[in-house]
Amino acid sequence: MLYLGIDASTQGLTAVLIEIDGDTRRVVFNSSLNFDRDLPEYGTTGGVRRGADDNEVFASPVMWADALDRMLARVAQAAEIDIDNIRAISGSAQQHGSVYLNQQAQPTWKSLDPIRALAPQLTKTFAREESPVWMDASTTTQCREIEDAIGGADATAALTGSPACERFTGPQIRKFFQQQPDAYAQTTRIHLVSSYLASLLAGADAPLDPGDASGTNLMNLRRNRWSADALNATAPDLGDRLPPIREPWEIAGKLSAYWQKRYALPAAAIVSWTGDNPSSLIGTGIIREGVLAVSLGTSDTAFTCTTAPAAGSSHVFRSPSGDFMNLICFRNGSLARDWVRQEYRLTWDDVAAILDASPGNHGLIMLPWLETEITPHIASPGLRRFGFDRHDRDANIRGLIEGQMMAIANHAASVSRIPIDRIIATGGAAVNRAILQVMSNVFGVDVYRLDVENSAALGAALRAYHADRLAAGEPLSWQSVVSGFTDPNPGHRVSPNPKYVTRYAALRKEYAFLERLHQDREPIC
Ligand code: XUL
Repeated sequence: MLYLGIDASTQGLTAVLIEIDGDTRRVVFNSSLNFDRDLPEYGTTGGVRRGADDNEVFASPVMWADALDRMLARVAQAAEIDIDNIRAISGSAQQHGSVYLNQQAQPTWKSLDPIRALAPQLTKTFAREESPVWMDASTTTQCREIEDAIGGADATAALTGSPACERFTGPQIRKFFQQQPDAYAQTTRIHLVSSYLASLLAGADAPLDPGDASGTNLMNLRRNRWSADALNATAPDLGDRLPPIREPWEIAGKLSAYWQKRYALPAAAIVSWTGDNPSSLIGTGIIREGVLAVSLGTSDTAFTCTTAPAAGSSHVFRSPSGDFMNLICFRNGSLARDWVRQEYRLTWDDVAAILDASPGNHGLIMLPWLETEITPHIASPGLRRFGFDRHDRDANIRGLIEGQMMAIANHAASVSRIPIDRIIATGGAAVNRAILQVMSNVFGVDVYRLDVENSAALGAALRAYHADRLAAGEPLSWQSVVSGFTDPNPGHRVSPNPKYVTRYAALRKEYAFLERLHQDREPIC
């Protein structure tokens, strides 16, 4: 049997198809589209567009639909796949982004013409043309208003899993309601990117899963339901505009007639989509405490799975297994790494050689905030160098990447209730062994890389498998779902060098001191 997982990330869309038959458990198809390169007509840079104010960051929901259409064409045309065997499809998407639909959306989804491409048929279905995405940092005012109405940052975090955060959906909705009340009135449904794409596949309104709903500042984390207090603090009649929250293994429907006719695909089950981070938890096989996943992508994230929320975590989400996911997010991830590489006209091999040459950067530290930062909260962007300047190429390369790893290590203590005994590294930059060596030395534990690069898409395929077996009356443990796909490859293990672990232990303290000195007096989001 075949299970399809799709991940709509900030910079592109990936599909992973897995085959599970007896002892056979393998990835049979893996393909990615890049928005800037493959869909240039949408004019994105890094998959997004900037608003008038640099803190406003958007993408077009039509572009995501277009990418989905093109990817299903690739799946249907892949010679190596017997598409009739696809039993279920699930997916994940960048978290927090929101799609504003009008009353034409649902009737349009039901009556799409299979001869025609998807994107042009959707243009009249939106109450707002642009979707704000997680990189948008323009809603500080709305965050404070929401927190004041709920009873403060701590009360908001206790209720929804996070303090009010600029990129979260609730503050974004409040800003839209305040600035464009007429368009808000025309909005009949607000989907997250995940539930929007699931709806397009099912041809009907799909529910939200608790994992992605916990990235909205609107869900009661303990009850997995919309919180009336949070809804009231955000915008009027918001409850009517949001999809229901259902179990993560909910079957939202069947692949609609549009896709069946357009690409001769079977009537596969559409399993609820989730956020990319919750999906990665399954795709990295993290179903026990003590393991830390570090995803090195557009954003860097570090996360754990626990049976109760970790007390110090700045974000607690629901995990697709029904447990809790504790997460910290760093906005300055791959874009900052790539910027510094290009600034000095280097290849990734050059970067690796510079990192290997002098771990610890001779004690020189950089606070790597090329853009505004989420952890810690930094509103004014700019690299902060201590003891060197921008002309020292090697110190800049090491300073930025070592700084990122020290920040992740220092803040990771907040997401785990027990000491971390191993790290699973994932995301595009995890293929760079020198970066993983820095990570291992900074943390002082083994770092494993998985064979599959896109853990969110793999997690989606595995969740499709889990939900399909459950619906067939043959429930599986999560261990047996992930087994064979997420076992760490010993050939990809990177171990710490004790000499450098001691060096970084001292540097990490200094880094934490400098960070405290330079961070904003705002809550950490
Ligand atoms: C997590 C976050 C990012 C996006 C990236 O809170 O904002 O990791 O999910 O896709």
